[in-house]
Amino acid sequence: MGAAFPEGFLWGGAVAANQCEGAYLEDGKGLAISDVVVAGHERFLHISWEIDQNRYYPSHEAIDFYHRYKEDIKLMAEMGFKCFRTSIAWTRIFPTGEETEPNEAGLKFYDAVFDECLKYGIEPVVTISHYETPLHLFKKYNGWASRELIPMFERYCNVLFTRYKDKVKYWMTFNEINNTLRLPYLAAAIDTQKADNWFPMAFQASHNMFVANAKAVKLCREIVPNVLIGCMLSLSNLYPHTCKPEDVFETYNLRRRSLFYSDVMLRGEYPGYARRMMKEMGAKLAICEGELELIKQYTNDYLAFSYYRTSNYASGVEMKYNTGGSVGVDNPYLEKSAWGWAIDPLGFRYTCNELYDRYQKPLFIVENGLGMVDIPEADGTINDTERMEYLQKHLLALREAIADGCDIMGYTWWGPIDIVSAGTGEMKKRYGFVYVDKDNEGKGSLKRCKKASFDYYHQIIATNGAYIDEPIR
Ligand code: BGP
Repeated sequence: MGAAFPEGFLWGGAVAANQCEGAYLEDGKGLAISDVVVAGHERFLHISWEIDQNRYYPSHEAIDFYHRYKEDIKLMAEMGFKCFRTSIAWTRIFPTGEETEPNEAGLKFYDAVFDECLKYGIEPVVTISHYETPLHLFKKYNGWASRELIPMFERYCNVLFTRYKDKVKYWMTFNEINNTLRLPYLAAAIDTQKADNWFPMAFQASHNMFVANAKAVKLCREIVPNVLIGCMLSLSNLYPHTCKPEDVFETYNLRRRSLFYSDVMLRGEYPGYARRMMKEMGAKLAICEGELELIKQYTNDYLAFSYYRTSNYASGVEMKYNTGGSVGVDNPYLEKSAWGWAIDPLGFRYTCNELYDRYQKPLFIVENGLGMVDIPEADGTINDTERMEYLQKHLLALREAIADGCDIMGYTWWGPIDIVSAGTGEMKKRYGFVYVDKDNEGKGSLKRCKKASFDYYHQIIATNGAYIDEPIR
């Protein structure tokens, strides 16, 4: 058996505002890029650009967390959560992103959410921008491709740090920032149709976000000196499909398309391989005076990341991407989820080690989970054994990573309550320990009920992880 989970380990769960809150125009909220995502067909993300009254948009009501957060946080407290990761919807605070004064009603909502968490001793862990950039900024500026967003983001951060300085101890700037090169609409609000080769735009957007990140770190240190502010990446991993040297080297290079983000934000510099990669992909960055110094000086305190799976790469294969990471060649050694995501707990231990060896900065696993179809039994119970197994195996692997010497701050299960899928807009793809009665067409009572995994996670937290040694009943 590996070492135990450290004292004060942050057990919890993670959601994003746009996937759970709903109330998409309430109390002065503006439209976000997530509000024009139509429910997926055949498991793809569909974007309608404008709101079409004849279509169904899952984020508009989502699971109505906006009105039910008290009930939901109470359930998280019942599981014993030490922390709860959510995001702030930028458009609740600045409806278009361009206002100079924040929307008080939006700020009040998050005051209430954080107070509710703190009432139960749950630390809020907050993502400042999670796939929900104001739609106006996408339309007018092509999102982060424009440096005009930097001062707007700075203003937004300033308001958040000042307002929540006594309530929030853990911040993150951009969710899965490395997805700018893979899911550019979600991660950086850019329209790839604006250019034949959109990579230069995506690299420029990344640079602008690095500057914005550094400015946020600076502000955070000035306004709330005793808190931590992390960067956040999607770091599901990649294996070379064979031992052919081309497979191995190109896999390594592909991985560096992600690690370049944490290299910049944790080490403060563009590495040589990244300069070469940008050049080869046609990008020539516009860098303003002082920006590189800023990036160097204001690096993040910790590396937060999501890990769902691994995937294989073979030289010459065109990779595809979704919210779980890369999609390459099938790995015959691994079982897959109903959505085809390979389940790989050892890959999780490998990833923690890879990242800790590289940075020696604290790691925070802020997303890990299993999306599956849950069907209530006739008596209403939901026996999600597969989810419990996934959780158990990943925590066993995590404990090994801790025994390997990795400094892990905490673990937040993705979607502790069923929410809208970011990748497909489905409700059917459920991650929760709590079931929400709502289907892909938006029908259902929104009633919450506990799945079998609810009590399982509760036991794990209550024993600070020791319960993972027990067989699943
Ligand atoms: C990550 C996102 C989340 C989340 C998760 C699961 O990439 O940060 O927002 O949704 O993936 O993906 P999905 O909802 O598509 O199953």
